[in-house]
Amino acid sequence: MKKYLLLIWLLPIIVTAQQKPNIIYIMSDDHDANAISAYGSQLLATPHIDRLAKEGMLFKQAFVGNSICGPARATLLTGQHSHKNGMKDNRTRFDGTQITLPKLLQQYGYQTAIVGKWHLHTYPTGFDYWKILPGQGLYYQPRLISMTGDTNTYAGYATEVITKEAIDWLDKKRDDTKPFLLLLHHKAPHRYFFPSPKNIEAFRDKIFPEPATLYADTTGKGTAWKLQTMNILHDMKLSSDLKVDPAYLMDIPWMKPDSAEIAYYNSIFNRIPVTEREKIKKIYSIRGEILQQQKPKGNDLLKLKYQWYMQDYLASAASVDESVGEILNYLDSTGLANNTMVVYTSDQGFYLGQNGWFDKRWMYDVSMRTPLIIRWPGKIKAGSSNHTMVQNIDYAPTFLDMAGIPVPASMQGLSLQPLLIQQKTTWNRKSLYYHFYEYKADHTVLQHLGVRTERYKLIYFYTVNEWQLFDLLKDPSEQHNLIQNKAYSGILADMKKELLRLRDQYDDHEVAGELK
Ligand code: SGN
Ligand code: CA
Repeated sequence: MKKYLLLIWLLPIIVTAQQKPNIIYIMSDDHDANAISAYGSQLLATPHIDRLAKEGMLFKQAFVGNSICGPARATLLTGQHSHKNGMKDNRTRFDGTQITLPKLLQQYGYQTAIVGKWHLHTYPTGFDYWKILPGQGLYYQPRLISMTGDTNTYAGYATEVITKEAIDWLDKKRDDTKPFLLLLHHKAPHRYFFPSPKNIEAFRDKIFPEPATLYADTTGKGTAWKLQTMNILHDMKLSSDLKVDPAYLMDIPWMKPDSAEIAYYNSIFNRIPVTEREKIKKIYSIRGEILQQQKPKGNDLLKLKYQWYMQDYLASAASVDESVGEILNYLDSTGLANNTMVVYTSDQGFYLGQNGWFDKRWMYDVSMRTPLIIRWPGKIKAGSSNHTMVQNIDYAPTFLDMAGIPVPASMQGLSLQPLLIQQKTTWNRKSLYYHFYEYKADHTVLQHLGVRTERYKLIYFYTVNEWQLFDLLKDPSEQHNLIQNKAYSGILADMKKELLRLRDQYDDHEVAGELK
């Protein structure tokens, strides 16, 4: 017994003796893999994120367990699915008394910091340093809350401000005798997708390829699809999302913004310093002129909205890529690069026009999948990629494991270490669990849960008792629900069994329709 106690007491010291990597975890908000050239994007060149992939490992099948902001962040901290850490939707307050990744790293001698988006409604715990955006944060002249609880306004553009603050911590504020964890969390390219003055012009004349299902008729595809309000044509706003001056729209009845949208438009533009504001308004005036001239409807309007959406979203994402470049340069110039594991990811995937949609939430691959690239020179093979299904519950166990720290049993994920270091391509997990809760909220996506294997996906919208089954090999864009297809009845039975097994394994016993 005494020996055992001594071991527990000595464990942190023994582990400390090993070389521990610094960890910089860069997470953007709503940056889909289809907008990263390392993932083969036709939409955006991201040279700096691509550099990470060239020097590290790119995961082709990284997924989240609940495709929405706050819950994804809580999963990163706890290594648990939402029902376990309590953060099921964006409205919940995260319980910061839980065991978390930064707290465990601290116990083993790490310094921990978070800069940027937090979105968990309580102040960070387990961090030696934090500076966070309140709520969703703002693109121009963002406010940041510091550890004293004071909120200050910072001149400039959010992505650049957050990068500067992160580098300031790395350079001047941290204790350089300790290994560190830095979570650098961007707001961009989250809605309302406002680019930096630097990048607006470069994108405004580009024409982007349209996804095959942009004009798809989604009626007749069930209750869940019928209820959603994430349609670019109907739900994306011309003034508040796409920056069309309301003055151009007041005499076009089907485009006329309401007073709330006008107020929103004014509030976002009023944050831009006057000198730049007029210039930016002028750049965007072309959109208003086109609408005035053409007075488009239906698909003609959708066509324009899609292009403008892409111009703004991609220009906002371009700044995130520049931020990654700055961090990599900083690591090079300080000699920190070799012993620093750098991760790039997003809190989830994002619809870029597929099914005519924007936003996320669904268990479909577009929003369930997220980019994930990890570099650790000399440890992770440069230019490698991995096709194994991994999930965001795995991140915390991975970072602990890579630092030689025991992973607590309460964490539900698996360490990616065998994939990263030994380059294994299979491991002890054949399926992923998913559960989305946030209803009724923006974009009106119904609660659902499900299971994904390499080949199939079963989804259950339990409040309306609606099931969907997809064959991902034959139908990767998940357009053909096979639930009534007799040829798949055996697969369906297996998938239902697997879903129940996962619910037991992850200890999710919340009432969900007819699922027991
Ligand atoms: C805001 C957005 C929504 C978005 C949610 C959640 N509306 O409410 O479009 O789905 O955030 O996003 S906006 O008009 O305020 O932009 S999340 O990334 O925080 O989960
Ligand atoms: Ca998000």
